[in-house]
Parts: sequence; structure tokens; C-alpha cells
Amino acid sequence: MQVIKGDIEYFKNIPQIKFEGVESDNPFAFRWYDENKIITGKTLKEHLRYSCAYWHSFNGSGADPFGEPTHLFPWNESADPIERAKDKMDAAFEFITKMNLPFYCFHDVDVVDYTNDVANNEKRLLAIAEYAKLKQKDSGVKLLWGTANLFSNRRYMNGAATNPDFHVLAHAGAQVKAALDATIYLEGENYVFWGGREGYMSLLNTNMKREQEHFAKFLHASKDYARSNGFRGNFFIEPKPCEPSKHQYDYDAATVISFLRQYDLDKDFKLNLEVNHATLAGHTFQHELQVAADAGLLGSMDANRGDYQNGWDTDQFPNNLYELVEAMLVVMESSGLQGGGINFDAKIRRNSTDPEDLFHAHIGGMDAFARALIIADNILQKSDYKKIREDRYGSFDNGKGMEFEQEKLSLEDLRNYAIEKGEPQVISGRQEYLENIINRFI
Ligand code: XUL
Ligand code: CO
Repeated sequence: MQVIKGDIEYFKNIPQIKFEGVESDNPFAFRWYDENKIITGKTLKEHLRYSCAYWHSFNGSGADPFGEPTHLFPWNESADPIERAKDKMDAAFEFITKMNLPFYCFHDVDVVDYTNDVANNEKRLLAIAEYAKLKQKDSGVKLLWGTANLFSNRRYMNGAATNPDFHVLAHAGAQVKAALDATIYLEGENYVFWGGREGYMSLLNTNMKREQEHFAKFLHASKDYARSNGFRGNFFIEPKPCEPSKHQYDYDAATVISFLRQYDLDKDFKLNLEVNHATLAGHTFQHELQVAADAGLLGSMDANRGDYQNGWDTDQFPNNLYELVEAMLVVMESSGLQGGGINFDAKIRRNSTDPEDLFHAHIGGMDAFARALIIADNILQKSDYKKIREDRYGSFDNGKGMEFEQEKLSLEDLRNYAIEKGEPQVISGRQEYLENIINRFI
């Protein structure tokens, strides 16, 4: 029987974070995230399903292309890889439980250091998964999703499942198998594929059609393996247009949906949408959410924000209330995330070097989303926001408009109607009025 470690307190002097309400001036308290507050029949905890991203919070060293690490973690000291991994997991579960986060997410290589030896990696992952299982049981924290990092190792420089070399693809398969085994063992609710290197740098050396077919076959094989081993959760694909590849195949929600449909994957796979990936694709986040929701494939969300002054993936913590309300309006109107949650795929800045900074970041993000959800619900319940949109399409609710929707009208019928009714009146889209509703309810 393994003993649960955790006698070291890594985040000393930081209390359990609790809800204290808007009057509180305690920076270590929630002002909006009251996990028990009920909105449309569900608690905020059930709506939001907050999750901590292991990689940014416990591996992110603050290093950038111009500078060495600035986040020097006390849990990285042991020379033994499994001991080091357990120390990190102690710190992670201390943080996750102090923050009252119900879920966490990890890549295989986040929880234990990998080598180039497949069998050894499998052993390491199993050893740390056994430890994670005890930690989950002890704390009640659950795994929102697992995933495999198929982008950092140099073997993946030309892609993983889309690599032109089958030998590399096989290594990707080995890694996904082990990550699926760990996810199933930890009763993970979902499994994510973000294809960091699944794309190309130059079309001059790329057979795009063949690479995409390989990708689909790889996803089918992964799904079949997981299903035959008892996994009932969702598979999610996370779209991103570029970085690290110049062009990534999973460009945006619309691209991924048509790929899933083309290759008969849309029954098992849904989308995990990330705020700044939407921005990089030239979309708003609510656009991406709406595209997925309209296809019935809105699975989960990676919460963060970008920086409008630059074009890369800064993964900052979310704080823009106006934009979050717009996003939560889409989520609430589509009756929520299917199987997923809100994972803070966000990192503190290179120069945020106090242990408290990780807490302030998550408190801010959790409060911002909770507040946005409450505001969105108020807008839906108490304003004419929904009605204005419904009325805008009222001409299709009866008469010839309805017959058109029912596919009863020909092109000649449309012509005859146009002549009969003459020139249509101009009808306002009322955009500014609708924009003001959001500020009014904030
Ligand atoms: C990268 C990104 C990943 C995925 C998981 O931009 O978002 O961290 O969320 O692989
Ligand atoms: Co992400």
C-alpha cells in the first residue's frame, strides 16, 4: 500500500479560497464564484466545471525564446524522476484543492518526465497514475481530460499522426495508447487531441491529402482502442490555426467539423475551443462557440485570452468581462458544454514569480467566468435580447417564408412573391441597442 505524501506545504500562508461575495476586499476569496449558487436549475459548479491545466501551472517555467526560467519550483528538486513527479503532484493537488477546482487536465509528459524508451515511459506513466488515483480519491478532484504531448519531442518536428515517416506515426500511437490507458484508469471524463505539429511548414514538401487521411485513420484507431477498453467519454479536437505549425490542419471550428464529418468521426468527437486560438484564426471566441453549438459539437473550453497587440498565443488568464458575457450567452443558449468544462489553459507571466500569483490568476479567471454566466443568464431571462433575434426572423414563421423553410417554394415562386409584394422596407439590425444591453446588465 502506497503512502500518500503531501506532508510538505508548498503554498504556505495561502488559505483555502472561499466565496465571500462582492463586498469582500479579501484578495484570496471569490467575489462571484459561489459554487452552490443555482442558475437555471444547476449550480455554478455544475455549469462551469472548472479545471486546472497541469502544464502551465506546474511545469511552466517562465522561460521564453529570449530568457531562462524565472519560475523555480521547489517540487522539482528530487533527482529521481518518479519522486520528482510525486512531489509535483503533491504541489498540484494542494493548489487544486485550495482553489476548490473540481477538475484537472494533463498531458502525459506533464505528470512525469518522458525518455525515448517507450516501455520505460509506459512504466513511469503507470506509476504516477497510481499515485494520481490515490490523490483523486483523497481529494474528490476528477480528471476532466487526459492527452498526449505529440509536439515537443524532436521526432515530431514534421508532425505526429501526419508525419511523412510511418515510424514516427507509430511512436505517436504508442504515446496515445499509454495516455488513453492512464485516462481510462483515472476515470477521465474526456480525451483531447490538440495537434500541435499536425500541419505543414511548406506545401512544397507536403502531400496534404495523404497526411489528412492518415490523421483520420489515426483518430479512428485511437477511438477504437479506447472504446474497446471501456472508455465512454468524449474525444475532443482542439482547433488552432497556426503556431507551432505555419498551417495547422485543425484550423478552426468549421474546418474541424467538416473534417470530422468527412471521415465519419462526428459521432465520437466534439470540439474543445480555446479563446485565443479563435482570435488567431481571425474569429471571435463566440463565433467559434456558435459554430460548434450549431453543429451539436460544443464539447469543452480552454479558457484564456490573447493580446490584441501581437499575433501569438500568449495564454493570459481571462479578464475581459464584456467578451466573456458574449461567450456565455452562446453557451447558455445552447444548453451548455457537452461533457467538458472550463479548463484554464492559461499561464502567469514570466515576471509573476510569487507563489500567490498562481492563486490571483485563477481567482480572477474563475470569478470572471462566474460573473459572466450570471450576467448572461440575467440578459436571457430579463431583457428583450432573445426576442429581438427571434422577431428578426419572424417572416419565416408563417406564410410564404415558412413554406420556403419547408422547401415548398421554387425559384419562380420567389420571383412571383417579389413582384406581388414590391420593394421590402429597410429593417434595422439594432446592433447598438443590443450591445448596450450587455453593458446594462454588467
Ligand atoms: C496549445 C494548447 C494545448 C492544448 C493541449 O496552444 O492549447 O495546451 O490545450 O494540448
Ligand atoms: Co488549449
